[in-house]
Formats: sequence, structure tokens, C-alpha cells
Amino acid sequence: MPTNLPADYYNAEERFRSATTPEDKVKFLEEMLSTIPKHKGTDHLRADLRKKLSKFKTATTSKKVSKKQVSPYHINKEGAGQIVIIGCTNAGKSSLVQSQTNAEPEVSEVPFTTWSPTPGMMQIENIQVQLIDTPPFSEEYIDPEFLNLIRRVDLVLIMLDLHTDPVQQLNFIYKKLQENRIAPQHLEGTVEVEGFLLYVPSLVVVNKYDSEEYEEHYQIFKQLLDREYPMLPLSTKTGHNMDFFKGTIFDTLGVIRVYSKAPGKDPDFTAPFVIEKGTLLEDFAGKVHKDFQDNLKSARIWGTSADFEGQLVSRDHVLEDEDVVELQK
Ligand SMILES: Nc1nc2c(ncn2[C@@H]2O[C@H](COP(=O)(O)OP(=O)(O)OP(=O)(O)O)[C@@H](O)[C@H]2O)c(=O)[nH]1
Ligand SMILES: [Mg+2]
Repeated sequence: MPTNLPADYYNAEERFRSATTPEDKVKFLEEMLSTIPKHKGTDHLRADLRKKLSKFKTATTSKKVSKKQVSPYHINKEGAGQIVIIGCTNAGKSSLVQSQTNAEPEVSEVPFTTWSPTPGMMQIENIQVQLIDTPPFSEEYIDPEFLNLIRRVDLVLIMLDLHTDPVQQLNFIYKKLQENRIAPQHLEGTVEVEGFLLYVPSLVVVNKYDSEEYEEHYQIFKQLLDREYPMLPLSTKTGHNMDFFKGTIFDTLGVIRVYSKAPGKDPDFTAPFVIEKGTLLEDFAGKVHKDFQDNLKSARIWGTSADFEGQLVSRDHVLEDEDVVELQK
């Protein structure tokens, strides 16, 4: 240790020793380095301090990385489809998630209740889909990660409140989407806009249709629209039209259920494979087991796509919803 170091160096060194965070360690090491006179006798010491400095700097940056907040909108897809519900305040988005899934977002007549997204799983017959409750659309800021979620999901449910100027709500939602270069798929080819638009699959759900008494109300609303929309009325409160809603979701997702069975055994009807409509037998086989993808010869089929029970079909057979398949190598 060179003896001719200034008092400032020893002060900084003292504080470095008592520092408890990597940020403070970095600060006092830099101070120590700046107070050392530069000559041959201090070469070793300066090299040693620089090494320490780089170690503590790495510690501060890696801590920053691990501290980095993950957006609550980064929600992993679960089940047969990921569906986000969007709409104005009080439309009933949280009510739908609360009544139909295992999640329990807060529901209230007070506007602007929901502040962050909540996913839950909704049962449709023997499959499950993910429904995501979200904060209301408003004139103010929309989180860019919320918009990214809308861009990547399998289906966007646009929820309207039948009792509170639904035409205005629908126009407002479309306007906000379009401002962010997103548009519903059924409008593809009809929107005149400069530049790029991302088209997303969507379904309009008109909530608070508590009973058939609201039919006239609903018809008037439909007549006020400038065009036809993929749309259905619903009540999250009374459950009116809920089965039809679920069936429509299933059809819109474009999936089918296929059951695999071993020879001589019954299939497990509670555990379907959920695959895309139009999937070929050979691609389904790959999902059951990798081995089947290469070595599959044929299969026996019972159900929708079979001409008769246990029909022998080849690898390029197109499967349909509720088929039972016995794969053969
Ligand atoms: N009559 C009737 N009221 C409903 C229905 N669904 C929801 N509500 C009521 O509407 C109000 C708002 O419901 P929420 O589910 O909190 O609405 P939201 O869309 O989540 O509202 P924000 O979180 O503010 O965006 C509550 O008082 C609900 O009880 C329905 O089908 N019929
Ligand atoms: Mg809510």
C-alpha cells in the first residue's frame, strides 16, 4: 500500500467500508479512485479498485434488471383460447368474469372500478377458455401493454351497456381502437385509413339484456347501427342467453375437440384435445405423441367425421368436432 495517499482517499475508503448498498459502494470507490495520485507506485492499487468498481457496477445493473416490473398485461394464455373483454365503464366486464370464471374481480355501480386486468377460466361444455377483465376505455391514457394484449389475443369481446347509449359506446371503442391502428376483423376491406391497420377477431356483446322484455330495446339499437356486426345480447346478471354466448365463443375460436382412445378402451370424454378446425389426422397424431407423427399408419374413427362407427381412415383425413380417434402404428 503506497504511503503517500491524501486524507480524502482515507475518508472515502472509510465510507466505502461502511456502505451497505452496491450503489453506495460504487459511489465511494469512484471517489477513492479520483483522489489517488497517478504514478507508478499507485498502479496496483488503482487497478485493484477498478476491478472492484466493475464488480459493484455489475451488481447494481443486474439488480435493476431483476427489479424491472413485468406488466400485468403480460398474461400467459391458458386453455383453448385467450379472450379479452373491453368496453366503457360499467358495461359489466367485471360482472362477466366474476359470474362465469373462478376469478373474483370487484363489481360495482361506481364508475371506473377496475384498474388492472384479471384473468379467469370459463367452462364451455368440457373445455375451458381464458376470459380477461380489463379497465374501462376512456378518453384518457390507455396503457400500451393493454393495447398489445388486444393485438395478440384469440378474440376481443367488445362489451356494451344496452341501457346507456350503446351506439355511442360502440363508436367510441372503434374510434379508440382505430387511433391505435387496430380494427375489428369483419371491417377488413371497408375501412378507409392511411397506413397500416391490424385486424383483430371480435364479437360485440350487448350486456344488461336481463330478459326478453329488452328485445324491442335491442332491436332499436340494432337499427341505429350503420352496418351488421357479429353481435349478441346477454345478461351477466340473470344469465339470459349465456349458453348461446358460450356456444358462439366456441364457434368463433375455430377449434374442435377430439378424443384419443386406446384399442379396447373407452375414451376420456372429460379430457379432449382442443385443436384447430381443419386439422388433419396426421397432425393430430403428432400432438398425442411425437412417435405417432412419424409412424402412424391409419386410425379408426367414431363420431362426427366417420361414415360409420370405427371407420378406418388415412393420415390425410380431416377431423371434426367430437371425433373419437384410435391411432394405429
Ligand atoms: N341489470 C344489469 N346490471 C348489470 C349487469 N351486469 C352488470 N351490471 C351492473 O352494472 C354495474 C357495473 O358492473 P361492472 O361489472 O363493475 O362493470 P365494469 O364494466 O367492470 O366497470 P368498470 O370496472 O368501471 O370498467 C354493477 O352495478 C353491476 O351490478 C346485467 O347484466 N344487468
Ligand atoms: Mg370492472
